[in-house]
This record gives sequence, structure tokens and C-alpha cells, in this order.
Amino acid sequence: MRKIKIVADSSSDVLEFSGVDFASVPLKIISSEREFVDDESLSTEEMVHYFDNYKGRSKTSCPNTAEWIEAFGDADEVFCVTITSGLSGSYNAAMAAKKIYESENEGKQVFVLDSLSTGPEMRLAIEKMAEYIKMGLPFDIICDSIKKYTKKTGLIFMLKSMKNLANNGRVSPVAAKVAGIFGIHVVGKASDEGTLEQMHKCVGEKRALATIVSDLASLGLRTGKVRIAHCLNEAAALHLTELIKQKFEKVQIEIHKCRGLCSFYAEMGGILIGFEKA
Ligand code: X90
Repeated sequence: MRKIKIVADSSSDVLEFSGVDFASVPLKIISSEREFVDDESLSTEEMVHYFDNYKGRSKTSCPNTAEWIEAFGDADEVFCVTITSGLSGSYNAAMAAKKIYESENEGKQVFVLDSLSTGPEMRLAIEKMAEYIKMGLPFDIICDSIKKYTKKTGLIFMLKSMKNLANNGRVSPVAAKVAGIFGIHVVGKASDEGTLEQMHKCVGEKRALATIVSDLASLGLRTGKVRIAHCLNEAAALHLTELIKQKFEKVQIEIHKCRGLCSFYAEMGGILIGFEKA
């Protein structure tokens, strides 16, 4: 029996997954005083409040090659998914890990998927990988199928502040400036290159959520899955769920909490929505 494992970096907000062997590899969120490891022991709430009051420099770091290899364990087939290579070194580290692991373990195979996204869109990829594994599909077929599947998924986000994204060079300071001023909520999507693409500046959360629903329609949501991740904003996640259900009757929605990495960048009140396109 070949041992099969799914490994994702912690930006997926997935810590465990039932029915398959699964590991999360943590990113780190670092201030000049503290280091937060994005694993199951992290209190994201405490971290978000800490950074809300913190005025100094902060940064994040992705898992290194050794950490990826360690997470592979002794699996014969490994399916990895990483945060977008457009914003992080996680994909490159996982690819380096794949090369070493495969060359040191004859016959073992590692597939690394660059999600070109993060959070709930990665969760959808993990769910699909698990489905294929449970079906008993061969390694190569799973790789091809998952690549095709992710062409039909998307990510929309709503941000009330883009301070941490701008301070860490993940968006331009000019673009980030509007978020939060006069109640402006930025609504955008993960671009095809795996970067942030701003689409609307909405005044107020209500307006922003309505805009997200119409964007979901124009981007291709019809009857598929929706996965919402929120940073300390369950009220918005629930409201959005209602709005989505009114427009798309057959969708299957789940709400999850952002873990550390997504909480740090999405900031208080932010939400991310992963969805399947028809
Ligand atoms: O390697 C590292 O240090 C991690 C850097 C991650 C930078 C961006 C994370 C964004 C998280 C923000 C909204 C969604 C953006 C989607 C873009 C593809 C969440």
C-alpha cells in the first residue's frame, strides 16, 4: 500500500483534514519583539489585536525547504499546495524540497501546486485532492486533474485595511492608502498572475458584500462550492452567506476562520471567498 499525503502551507487556513493524511507547514509572522508561528497553537485573535496596536516593523516568512521535507514524512506520494508564488517564496521552497526528496527516495513522487492564490481557494484544492485520493486515482492523473480543477476556481477578497500588505511590499502604498479611509472597503480578486487585483472601492461593509455577490456571478459562480474565511468578522461571513444563498440556490457554503498568515494580511474584519466557477 503506497502512503499518500497532502501537505499545504498554513496560508490555506487548514490545520487538519479528515480521511486523508494531512500536514500544514507554518509560515511565521514576526515583529521586532515577537515571533508568531502559524500552527494550531497560535491564538490568531491575540495576534490580530497585538498587530493592531503595534507600530514597529513587521514581516512574514514562508517555510523553508527543510520544513517542507520534514512535513512530507515518509509518504510515497505527496500532493502539496502553496500560497501564490507571486507574493511568497513558499512555492520555490516546496519545489526545492520536491527535488531533494525525490532524488533521495527512489520511486517517491511529489507534486507541488502553485495556487496563485491563498486561503479558501487553497482549501478547495485540498478538498479536491482528498476526493481524488479517496477515489484511488493514480498520481499523474491526480496532478493533471487538480491543475484543471484550479483553473475553475477563484478568490475574491474584502479588506478594510491594507497596511500590512503595503508595509511588506505586497501591494503599492498608493493602492493601499484608500482602504479604511472614509469607511472604504476594497474588494478585489486574485489575478491570473497570483497577485492582488483591486476591483472596487466600496463605502461600508454592506455595499462591499453586495458587490462581492455580483462579482461572484460575473466571475462564474453558479452551483458550486463557496468557502469563506474571515478575520474576526463572523457577522459579515454570515451576512454574505445569506446574500449568496438568495442569489445562488444550490451553492454549498462553509465558513472558516483565517489562521495567522491570512489574518495578518487580511487584517481585522477582512474576508476571503474561494469559489468554484461553472
Ligand atoms: O512568504 C511570505 O512571507 C508570505 C507573504 C504573503 C503575502 C500576501 C498574503 C495575502 C493574504 C490577503 C488578501 C488576498 C490576496 C490574494 C492574492 C492572490 C490575504
